[in-house]
Amino acid sequence: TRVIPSLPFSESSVFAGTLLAFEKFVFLLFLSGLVTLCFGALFFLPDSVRLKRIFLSKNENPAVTVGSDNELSKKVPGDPEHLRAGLKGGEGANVKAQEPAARDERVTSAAHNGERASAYSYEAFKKCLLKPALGKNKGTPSDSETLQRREKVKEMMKFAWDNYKRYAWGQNELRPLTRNGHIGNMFGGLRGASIVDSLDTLYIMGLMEEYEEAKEWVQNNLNLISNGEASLFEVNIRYVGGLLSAYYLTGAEIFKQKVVELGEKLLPAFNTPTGIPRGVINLGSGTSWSWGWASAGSSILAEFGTLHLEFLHLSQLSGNPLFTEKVMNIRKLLNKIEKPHGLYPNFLSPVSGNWVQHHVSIGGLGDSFYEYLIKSYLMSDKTDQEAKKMYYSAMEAIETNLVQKSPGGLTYVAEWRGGILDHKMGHLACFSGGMIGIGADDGPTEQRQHYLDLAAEITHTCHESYSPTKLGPEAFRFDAGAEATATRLSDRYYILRPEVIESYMYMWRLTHDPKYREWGWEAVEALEKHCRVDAGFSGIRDVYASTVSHDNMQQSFFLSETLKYLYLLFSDDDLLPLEDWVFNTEAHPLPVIRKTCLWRNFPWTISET
Ligand code: DMJ
Repeated sequence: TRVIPSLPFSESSVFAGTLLAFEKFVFLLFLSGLVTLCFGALFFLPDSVRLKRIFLSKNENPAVTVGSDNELSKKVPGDPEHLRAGLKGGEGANVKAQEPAARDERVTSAAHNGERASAYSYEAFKKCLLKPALGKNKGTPSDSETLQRREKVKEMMKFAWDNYKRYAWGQNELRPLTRNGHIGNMFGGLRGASIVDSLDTLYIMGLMEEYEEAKEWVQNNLNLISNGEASLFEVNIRYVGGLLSAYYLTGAEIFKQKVVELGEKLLPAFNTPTGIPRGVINLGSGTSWSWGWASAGSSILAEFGTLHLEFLHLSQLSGNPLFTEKVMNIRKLLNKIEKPHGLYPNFLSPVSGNWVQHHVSIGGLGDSFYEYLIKSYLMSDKTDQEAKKMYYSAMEAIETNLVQKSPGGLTYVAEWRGGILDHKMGHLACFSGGMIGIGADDGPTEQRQHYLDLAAEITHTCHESYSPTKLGPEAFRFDAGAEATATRLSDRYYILRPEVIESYMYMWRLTHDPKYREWGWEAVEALEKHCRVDAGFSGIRDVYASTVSHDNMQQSFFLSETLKYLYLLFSDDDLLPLEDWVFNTEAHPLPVIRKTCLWRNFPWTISET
């Protein structure tokens, strides 16, 4: 008991007050010490403790140091090794939910941008190219007929562009019959798909005024703050691919800035238990889900398997290895999972990491996955041995199980449904002529000529399907007497797709057989005759009908792919030489990454064996 001396009232109360204030001060001092101590202790808790994750959430996805090959897979959280290990042999049903915070990835990535943006030099990149991108003379062919044909293709591009500009500017695609724009639901509220898809085509063709308009639109109007539901695949191949190419061809910083910003918005799609992204993502909230039509909430092989090229370049430009890490994780899972007869089915569960259905196709749902394997190898300056191995093993399985000869002698690639063959080929599958062609040279020595022959045979079959209008149906069959013809009314449409022409372009470059240029010209004439309308180009509903019926849609890939491949077909080979450039699946050229040159010891080398 404390004795308080007797003092006058006022003095004693002042004294008592002082004493209380002093006690309060000591108490507060003690309290703040305690809080500091507890907070400090959080750092010593294991990462898995929830409390730590709540208070120190920014450290959940710490920046990863680029430089050491294996550092990446060890350090990036949100994709822990134990989740991958659980997927061995496709028996990973028991994996735990992965929950990296999407926002944290963006924060980490932004930090990387700041840190590393200065480390990237466009000038240094250009020195890594073996040849000038546009060739000695912009690929101008020396013979006058080819030149005239090329000029025609350029005129078609200008016509398609001018009409888009006039009637649909800023919207995604042109409806040439009704002369208005189309937004669609694939791009999650993003606009200007035809503009972004056309940037490189305009530039390559020397349509500079139009290119400048397009660039200005990207600068002032391409708004990435959108809250819509987007197809991860479509946004990646058209917007990410289009902006990347535009940047690499022109060096305009705006494209780099936009593409990195957009790439970061796609990262949350990978927040699944396996790291296999879902097909649809809300670009605002980062929420993702599977297509309603995909069986049992599965992800589609051709969608999650068609990110590799663009994501490696996103890492190059941003300095953020997360992009590479995400696609390497997909690669790792696909490499390890058991494959029926060596084949890759089209549907995979992003939760269990198991195949959902045994439908295999080199056309729709599967196609560009195979394309990205061989192109990953080529884009890595032929160092990505894992991609190479996966591609040639897949090719072997495809040849053993799917490649067929029709009674009329046409080579085709059938579809496979749990062991039963469906003797049909989609227009989409016709890209495989070109793919097998560009892969021929790096296959086993004794197979090289065989692959080149196979590529030529498939391209020939696809050309056969282009009849009688000289435009091809969406799907054609080889049963019940059919020889590369559509037997169902619903398969007879042509929506300005590029795949057959794409194969002509590659086969021309590889063989210089003049028939490919002739076939390309046939297609130009047919496009002019059947698809050109007063205000643009339109798809048609029935390639066999004598009276044409238009579908009123000028697809953005017509400008990005069909016309670009035609232009390249009638150009010299030094316009975008294949030693330096790899085309993404939307025909956007991406440069080969020479690791000795572009970027120090970049982490895809983790796949080298
Ligand atoms: C394009 O968007 C791409 O080529 C994609 O790989 C498949 N579909 C269209 C063209 O047909």
